[in-house]
Amino acid sequence: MTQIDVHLTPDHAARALREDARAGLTADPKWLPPKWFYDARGSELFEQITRLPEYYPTRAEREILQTRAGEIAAITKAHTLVELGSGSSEKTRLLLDGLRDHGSLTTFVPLDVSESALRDAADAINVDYPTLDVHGVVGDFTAHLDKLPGEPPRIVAFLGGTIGNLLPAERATFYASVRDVLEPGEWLLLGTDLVKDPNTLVAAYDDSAGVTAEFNRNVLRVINRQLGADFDVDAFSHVAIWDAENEWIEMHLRADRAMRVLIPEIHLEIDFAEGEELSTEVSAKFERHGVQAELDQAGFTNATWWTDTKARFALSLWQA
Ligand code: AVJ
Repeated sequence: MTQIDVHLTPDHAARALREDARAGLTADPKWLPPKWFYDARGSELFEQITRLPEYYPTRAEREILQTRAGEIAAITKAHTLVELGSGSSEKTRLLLDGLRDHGSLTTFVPLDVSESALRDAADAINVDYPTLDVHGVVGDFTAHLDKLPGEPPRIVAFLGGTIGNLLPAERATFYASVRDVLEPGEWLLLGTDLVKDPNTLVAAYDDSAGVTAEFNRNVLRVINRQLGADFDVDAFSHVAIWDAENEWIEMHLRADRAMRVLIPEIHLEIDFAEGEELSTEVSAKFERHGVQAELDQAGFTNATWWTDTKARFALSLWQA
């Protein structure tokens, strides 16, 4: 059985994009939040990124899930799997298989901001897991965690290293809100990319085929289409830098020439100086002690920590 709860008003995304574009493009330095990369084309580009030789996180996390899904099922005995930002269902299936083979799983709750992506994912899972209750939630994982359905004990999976898109203060709020919605004894499964040598990190975000550059520029295409803007997309260069102080990768778009951009839908004219950079994404990288400290702070306990054989990526399990 499939059910989808919609917790976003139809114009929520449109309003949020307007607000973010106004706030970010009138700021100094300019910025845009990474969530706007993911229209249909952006999601497809991200899928391509996950297959690039330089982009190791997806493969590393899959390796961990392949070897540890059974253990995760045995430890948690979860009846419900909640997946936040439930993008690619391939890694989800490894978890679903582990939990199903253990015999405890009854319900799968994918949560995503994109209703169309959610319906596709829910339908696909329904075909291959016909006895599973699929209860999708259209919502924002930073705002709609209070509405999580499903029979306890639940395991909330936040995979892919997407936690790295949140700044430290946002992470603290996020962990606290997950801890809040869980009943004591329920679980959080967290995927975190790990600090490693800067060359490997930068290559993962500046691939030789230029796919990440296209993905980065796609946010300008989204604003052109949604807000009637006239960004000359090809006049922006992709920049990926390792910020050693903050331990995060930052992606920028650098204006190759001075230009004025019109954004009619929000009545904005934005000037770029030649070489000016617009920040589009922070992707934080972690160390075990840092993750431990943040989850301790949120009140989680009983940590289990797994990495891939090359120790590039970690999957950690926490109990509320
Ligand atoms: C989907 C947020 C995990 O930060 O690695 C990939 C997005 N950005 N290449 C990441 C991304 C550039 C990705 N996350």
